[in-house]
Amino acid sequence: MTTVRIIGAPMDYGADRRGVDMGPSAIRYAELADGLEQAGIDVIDAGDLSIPRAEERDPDAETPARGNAKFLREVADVSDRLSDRVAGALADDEFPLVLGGDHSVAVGSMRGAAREADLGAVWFDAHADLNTPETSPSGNVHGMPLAAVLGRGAFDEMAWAHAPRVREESIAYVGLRSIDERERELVRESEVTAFTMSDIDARGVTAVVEDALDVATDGTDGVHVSLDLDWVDPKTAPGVGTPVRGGATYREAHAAMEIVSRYHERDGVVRSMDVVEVNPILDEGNETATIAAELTASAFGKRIL
Ligand code: 4U7
Ligand code: MN
Ligand code: MN
Ligand code: MN
Repeated sequence: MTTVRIIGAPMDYGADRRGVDMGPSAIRYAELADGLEQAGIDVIDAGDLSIPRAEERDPDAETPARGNAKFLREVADVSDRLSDRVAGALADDEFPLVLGGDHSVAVGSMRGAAREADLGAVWFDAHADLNTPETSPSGNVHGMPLAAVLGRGAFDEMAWAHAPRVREESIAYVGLRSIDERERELVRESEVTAFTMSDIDARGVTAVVEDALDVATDGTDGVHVSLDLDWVDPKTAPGVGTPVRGGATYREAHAAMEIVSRYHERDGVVRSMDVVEVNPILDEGNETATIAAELTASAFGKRIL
């Protein structure tokens, strides 16, 4: 039986809009643990990392040698501590489920999960999150976590960022629809497999997610699933900082998570997961946190019948 260890990472250093630090509370309040238990999962809630408020910190305290990235020192500290927590859960044979927080938490999740394993990843997101400090138009690290773990650009020399056991060819995007101009070149030139919303339109979400999981499992020891709630259409999931219209429908999102759970049940390949970018301040009636909790339960095998 799977035991899930919930690790909250109430961090908003990587995003422009305050509020995403309340994500872990909102997702718990939306009965995440109940949903998982209904899927037959044992749940241990390890609480939240303690993370100082952004207002108490100086965003430019440590800027990288090249380019533009805000709160880098704080993101690095969370990455170090979170990666220890994630690796600790795996060492105890528990499944680390990280609740964000902005998407820069994925750096810590992936580093932790890649400590003892070659790690693939499926990245459910409207965005590619492959900016480097050199290419980022915003300086927000939540647009950079994949570049960080891949050690691209200025991240190359940052030990808290680079995860050498994560290879580009083992990463697949699902649902892309908003990429920056310079980032587009990075995606095109990389070995990362990109499934856009157009691929979902053309082939259906089931086939696309199966292909993405095939990419991420091929030649790896396990897969990290990163679920950015802005992957879902903002009419369904409005509580996110960077909404982009034309996202996955409610049903498509559930179907995708059910494929994830089938791979997991069949081969035990899913190793870690994060659920990020839920912003309760921008939400309507905790709807986005509720969908986040439901999708997570589906990813762990909760079914209608
Ligand atoms: B998220 C953006 F410029 N690309 O880099 C950037 F459009 O984790 C947005 O996917 C990044 O929500 C969105 O700032 C990050 C922007
Ligand atoms: Mn993202
Ligand atoms: Mn996004
Ligand atoms: Mn590398």
